[in-house]
Amino acid sequence: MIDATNDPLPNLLARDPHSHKGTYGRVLVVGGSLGMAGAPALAGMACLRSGAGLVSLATPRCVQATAAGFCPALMTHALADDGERLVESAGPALSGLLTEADAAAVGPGLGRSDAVTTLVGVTWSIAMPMVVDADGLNGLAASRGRLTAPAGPRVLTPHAGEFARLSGSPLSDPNDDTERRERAADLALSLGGDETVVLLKGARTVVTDGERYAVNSTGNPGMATGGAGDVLTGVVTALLAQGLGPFDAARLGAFVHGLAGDLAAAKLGEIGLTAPDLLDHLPEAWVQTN
Ligand code: NPW
Ligand code: AMP
Ligand code: MG
Repeated sequence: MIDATNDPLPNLLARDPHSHKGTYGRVLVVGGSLGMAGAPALAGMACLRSGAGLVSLATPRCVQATAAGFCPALMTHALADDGERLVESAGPALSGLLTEADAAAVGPGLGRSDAVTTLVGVTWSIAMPMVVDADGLNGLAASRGRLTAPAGPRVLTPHAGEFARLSGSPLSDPNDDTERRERAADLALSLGGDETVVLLKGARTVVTDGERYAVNSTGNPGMATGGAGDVLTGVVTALLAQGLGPFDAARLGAFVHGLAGDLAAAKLGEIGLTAPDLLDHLPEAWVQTN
């Protein structure tokens, strides 16, 4: 495998004075369930803090108002609340919403059920660029062995627990860089598709498409806090929406997300750091990076 760790990070293009919000990509975040309204909202707010032009959440009706209430710049679309109708709403309606977007995130806070597995399967066969995280990964894991190659570019962002479910076996040493990159590369290759990238999270996040890998240098244990991964999902999705390929989006996203965590920890310390603090420090992380 080619070690791309020290390759220069891609840049986002300087903003054209005549540009408008459509220039910077439309994102759809598919997530949320009763008790987990915050996860899609964190992802959506991270998209906005990472330059995406327009961000919508597709979330069950029972949490729509709650998720929308976290940020007035987010738009929301209702999915059905219960299993059977969730699957119905995952059909033409969700496909329609997805085709209007430039990139999507699938999974934050969706919960685990047969209906979610079906919904995730519907999105897997849509060609647009997507990040699959959290219960999106659990949905894929539930279909393991029956999955066809994804229809378009994908960044999968498992933590070690999600990785074990998706690949079928746990890492024998979750801190061993060699094992992490080899297992992540095997997973990327085994899923198939032309542009499938695995971003295996942790203290030294690794990004790989099976042929190249890069190890991320930013981040700190203050980020071991609920919702930090949902923020990463939003950052990477915003980069896909702005036209980066999945390997570049994952590398740059991991770097900036970790830098936001380091900037937050420098001010607040690691103990009291929360996921919203990552959102607050993303703008400064972007100023320092781009
Ligand atoms: P342990 O604890 O070490 O024994 P899950 P989740 C294991 C949503 N959220 N990092 C771990 O084992 C997400 O979006 C909603 C982490 C445990 O068995 C998801 O939809 C929030 N875990 C949903 O919650 C804020 C590791 O994996 C299991 C690990 C569930 O996501 C919070 C935990 O993974 C949250 O983001 C590692 N390095 N290594 C909201 N505000 O709405 C091993 N594990 O069961 O997938 O739970 O990550 O919390
Ligand atoms: P999740 O478990 O999905 O909420 O994701 C947690 C996020 O925080 C990932 O981006 C991890 O890489 C990051 N993170 C968690 N713990 C650490 C750590 N000890 N050092 C660096 N980053 C971490
Ligand atoms: Mg997570």
